[in-house]
Amino acid sequence: MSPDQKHLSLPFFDEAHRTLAKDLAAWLGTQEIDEHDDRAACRAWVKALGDAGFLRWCVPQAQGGALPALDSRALVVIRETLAFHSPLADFAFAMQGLGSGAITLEGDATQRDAYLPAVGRGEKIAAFALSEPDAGSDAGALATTAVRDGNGWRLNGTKTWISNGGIADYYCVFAKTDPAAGTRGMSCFIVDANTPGLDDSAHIEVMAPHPLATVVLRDCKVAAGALLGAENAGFKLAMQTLDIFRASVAGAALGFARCALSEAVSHTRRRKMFGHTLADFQITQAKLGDMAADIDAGALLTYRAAWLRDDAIARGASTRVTREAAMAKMVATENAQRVIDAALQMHGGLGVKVGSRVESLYRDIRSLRIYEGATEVQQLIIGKSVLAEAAPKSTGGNG
Ligand code: COS
Repeated sequence: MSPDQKHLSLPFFDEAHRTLAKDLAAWLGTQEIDEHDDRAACRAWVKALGDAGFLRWCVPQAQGGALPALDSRALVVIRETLAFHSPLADFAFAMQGLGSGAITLEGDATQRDAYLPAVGRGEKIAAFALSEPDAGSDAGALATTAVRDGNGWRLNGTKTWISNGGIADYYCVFAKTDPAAGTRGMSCFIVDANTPGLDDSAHIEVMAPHPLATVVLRDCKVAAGALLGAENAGFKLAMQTLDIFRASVAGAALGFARCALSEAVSHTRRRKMFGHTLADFQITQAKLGDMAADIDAGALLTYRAAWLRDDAIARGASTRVTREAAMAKMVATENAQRVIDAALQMHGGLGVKVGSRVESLYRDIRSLRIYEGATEVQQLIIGKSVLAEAAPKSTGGNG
């Protein structure tokens, strides 16, 4: 089954995006990757996506990428198409981007050349290590430390919920370098997975299986060249990286939701009930109408966020699209959950049967409302931005 790509005729997209989506959908139709073992499947998807050239969209042209800068609309289009076909393929692609994004943004020439070409060819698996047992939504509260040690640094702490944990070749680790300075005292380090003291063996099992682990750093020594970007500027780097990829999470949610709607349409047209098909009932038509509108609402916010960033790059303007990316992620993931739930309900008992497409989509969508900033974090980001933009609060009485 291939996704309907009519939405790509919207003015947010160029011909290059339409061709990319068409080529990717056609290529996916030729892929047969056994997904029973999620870690083996992700390695296989990274290799396949790398060999086919699709990971080039995760890295800049100077390091073998497709374009001079990351193109947000391409990331959205790719994730939407992959997610429609296979959530694990989407995951494999997304994590190559998120795990290398900080290097693309702030890496020096040596760091970029050492990691990005290999990420873009699918030869190195990337990971982004921000979250900790006591620092999830409050990313500034992390407790991992990095202290100077000779010419390099020594890292200690525990990272958790780390996607690609256990299969990654390296981790972009965020750690406190000035613990008293809050968000202004965090730095980012590139830590190779084989660094002595790094233990990424604690796999975490989740309802939609994918490579995920707790990563423990015990006196992990890295060279001075592992520091990514400026010392104590790690929080902003983490936020800037998330700003790029949050819109792409929304893209993945759209892929899942479009798949669920397509399953719902096929099922309700087939399913006989009370002498009609399920699709003949107005109650079904109304629900399908809600689902389609929910998808379009999420899609328009997602494409806007991606277009705004790409347009800002083209004009050399500020690329900060924090508010729009937060809106896209919040609305697209929440709406996708509703669409998938409605599709499952229309399938009746078949919807909860293990192995049915809507059953797996129901599990696949859930974590998207949590990772890369839970819905509540997105609400907070948007709300703060609304208040910051509004006129100063009046201090007067009734006039
Ligand atoms: N781009 C650039 N700078 C940013 C930024 C962004 N998107 N967001 C925040 N900053 C800057 C702020 O401007 C501020 O700078 P100054 O110190 O110069 O004033 C600094 O970072 C701190 O910002 P803020 O006060 O808003 O930070 P908070 O501690 O209140 O945290 C939230 C803000 C909750 C939004 C942040 O912690 C967050 O996004 N949490 C979710 C983390 C997440 O997504 N985790 C999942 C990990 S990946 S699975």
